[in-house]
Amino acid sequence: MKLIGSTTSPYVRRIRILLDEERYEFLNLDIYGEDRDELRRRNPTLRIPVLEDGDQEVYDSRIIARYISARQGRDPLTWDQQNQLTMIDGANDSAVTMLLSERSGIDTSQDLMFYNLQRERIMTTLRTLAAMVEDGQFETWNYPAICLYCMVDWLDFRDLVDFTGVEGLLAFRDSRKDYPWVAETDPRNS
Ligand SMILES: N[C@@H](CCC(=O)N[C@@H](CS)C(=O)NCC(=O)O)C(=O)O
Repeated sequence: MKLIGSTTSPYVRRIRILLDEERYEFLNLDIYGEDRDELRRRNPTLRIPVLEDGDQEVYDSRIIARYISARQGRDPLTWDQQNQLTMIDGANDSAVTMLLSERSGIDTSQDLMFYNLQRERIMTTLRTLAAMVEDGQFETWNYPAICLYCMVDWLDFRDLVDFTGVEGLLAFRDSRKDYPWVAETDPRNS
């Protein structure tokens, strides 16, 4: 198997942690720079991660996780876990949009409908996820918990949100720093 991604992407990190002891090759691309042509050849949607298993290409972390879980004989996610993933992805996608906008020279703190909507989605989602953490819903180190970890740590790494009122998410992150593959995949070490 080959995983195409980058060391800083939270979507790639979740798959690297999920892959655990599986043997695979990791292709670390600079998707906005010198490796753009390589990305164009690997995925027409121009996003990472991509998994290649023999002739089978799989796009999108959610589908890749399904593919790996099926290979590992794990139970499919429950509907509630699917909803957790949708929340995490919703907040993470909006945060990626904010970061790419800032890198494009746009001041995202302006009172503009588009950025107000992204900020609102990020904070309503983070508040709901923080309440779920407090309720013990992310105690088990399963795929949704891995995704939550990767998002929270990435938001902190990129300094994209103010965690006031959702400090429980940082506590969740801090208490899982020694879990398998977490330190090895830390974007700060890339
Ligand atoms: N839904 C996708 C999102 C992946 C994603 O947005 N990856 C980012 C890197 S963190 C990316 O490839 N961005 C490129 C772009 O938006 O142009 C997944 O879960 O795999």
